[in-house]
Amino acid sequence: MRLKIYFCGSIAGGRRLAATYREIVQHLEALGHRVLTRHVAFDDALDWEEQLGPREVFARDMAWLAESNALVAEVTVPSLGVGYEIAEGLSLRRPVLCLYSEGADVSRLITGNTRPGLVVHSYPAEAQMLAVIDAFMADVGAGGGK
Ligand code: 6IA
Repeated sequence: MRLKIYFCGSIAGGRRLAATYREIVQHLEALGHRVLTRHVAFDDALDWEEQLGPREVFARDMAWLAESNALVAEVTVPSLGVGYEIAEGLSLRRPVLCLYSEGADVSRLITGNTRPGLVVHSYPAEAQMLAVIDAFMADVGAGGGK
């Protein structure tokens, strides 16, 4: 089933892992899903985004969040916006996957979070990261996407 995925990755929090975000988005698209927020991974798209004001970015992102079937968040680089999106996604009862590179000092509000629908996983290398995404997407698909 083709699903709408809201991908979250750090923007103001720092672009150090932009290549990893691209890997995730391209993988989700290769699985046949639609990534509503692919601009988070592609810097050239962010240049275009600069034409939008903060209120427009917020309104559009919240509309996409509501439209999405599930969230995939790369949380290795701490980001206020990503934390906000995760909380909002859980409130809307969307399944949320939080991924981070093994050894990263991720907020305990994520690693210790027991809210239903949240899956938190570290990965030692990119190959394992993609396998975690595959397992999560298989679960989301089996649950009908919401
Ligand atoms: O606090 P952060 O900026 O790191 O939050 C990143 C998250 O918030 C991402 O997952 C995005 O979904 C969302 N977000 C934050 N800023 C933008 C944005 N800025 N455009 C779209 N989504 C955003 C416009 C471009 C900027 C370079 C001026």
